[in-house]
Amino acid sequence: MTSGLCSAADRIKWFHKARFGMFIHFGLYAVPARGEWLMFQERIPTSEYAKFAREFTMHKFDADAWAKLAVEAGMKYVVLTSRHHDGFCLYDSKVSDFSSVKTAAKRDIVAEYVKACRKAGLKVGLYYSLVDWRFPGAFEPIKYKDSLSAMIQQAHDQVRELMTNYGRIDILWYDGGGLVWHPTIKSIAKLWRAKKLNAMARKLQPNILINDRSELKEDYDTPEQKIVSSAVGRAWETCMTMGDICGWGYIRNNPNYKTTHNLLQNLVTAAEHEGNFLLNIGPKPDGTIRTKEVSRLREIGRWMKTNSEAIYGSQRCELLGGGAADEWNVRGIVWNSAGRWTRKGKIGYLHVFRWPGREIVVPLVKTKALSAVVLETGKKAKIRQEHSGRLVIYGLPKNPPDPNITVIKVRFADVPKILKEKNKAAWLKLP
Ligand code: FHN
Repeated sequence: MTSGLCSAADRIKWFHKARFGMFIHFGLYAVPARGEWLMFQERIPTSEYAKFAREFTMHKFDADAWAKLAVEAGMKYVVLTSRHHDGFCLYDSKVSDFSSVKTAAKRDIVAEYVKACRKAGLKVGLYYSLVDWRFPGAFEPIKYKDSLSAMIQQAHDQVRELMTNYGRIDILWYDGGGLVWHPTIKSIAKLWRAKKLNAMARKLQPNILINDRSELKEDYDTPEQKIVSSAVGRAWETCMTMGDICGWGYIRNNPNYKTTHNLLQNLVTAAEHEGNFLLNIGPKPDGTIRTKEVSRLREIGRWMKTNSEAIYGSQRCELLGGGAADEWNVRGIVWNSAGRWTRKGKIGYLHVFRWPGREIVVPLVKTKALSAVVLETGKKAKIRQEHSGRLVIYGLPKNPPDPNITVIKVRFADVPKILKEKNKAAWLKLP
């Protein structure tokens, strides 16, 4: 679909180059610090929940610090919750007084966030929850028809505000539309009048990317907390929390945080399948970011400083462990437990998750390898290729050069291809 200035293919180009973004779940739920679903999970009445806004001063909020941290981590775009399911707006909405502008903070967070991201050279995304739990129609859409209609109208009005009042917006990240449920509702997209809503958004923002959560396909898919590749040619982005899946907003005590190694493996695995990784943080009610999120982002940033060429603009690689849908990968038969491949043209990047030692063997390589270098150290490695298609990369250090993932950049004579095995037992070399 073309819209205004450029085609869908042109609009999505920067997204494929970016590969890595920051998700920010910041909202009133940070005050009680039990996750963004607590209003529903604890069945807190609207008037009681609204009282949290009296202490939501976010007095240490510094949008430039958030943007700086995203850049430091190697992220190229940010998506901020402009309003989550609880209905509290982080911007100056003319159709709702339940906002950060009209309560204790008296600040338009979205305005400050957009300005800081632009200044830092980041693309700007806005998350918008279609559902608003303050409307009874969200839970009983048939019993409270008028409330349901008012909530849908609010969504149209507020998306118009967000697309009109904050300059260029690069991503509209819908959520929550499917939380309105009733057996008589056959189409979520029709319920929200999504076609009309998205046409309006695109008219106001001709270059915008819209995700698939208004239940129309639009520009890209959004698997959540797991890495599930879309078909070749379809853009997709996995969003994921650093902690376990209990919450995206600030949770005071969550012992279960993924390690930097795990987070990097997820980033690499998404990039291996030409997908993006949207890594979430949940800032504290004062607007600062907790140490264990900052430390992980900085460690990722250190890794990206050396290895980002293997991530930004990554392409699928046909070699085993490289995201191409070759028979073995499709059958889920893990190649070598060493790692995964990304590619850029004729260059392959072998991401070694479990360093095997002085040599690494890659089976079934058809294309001639010309050279190999360890990105972390810049040191060349030796290579030899056997007729069976085994590529042996050797002369490597015994211990992994990078404490997380070591990347070996392999130049090939052509786009690296896998050796198709006519007789799958031939390598046994039986008499
Ligand atoms: O219910 C939300 C949840 O709070 C969070 O915002 C995630 C992020 O993608 N989306 C919904 C759950 O799928």
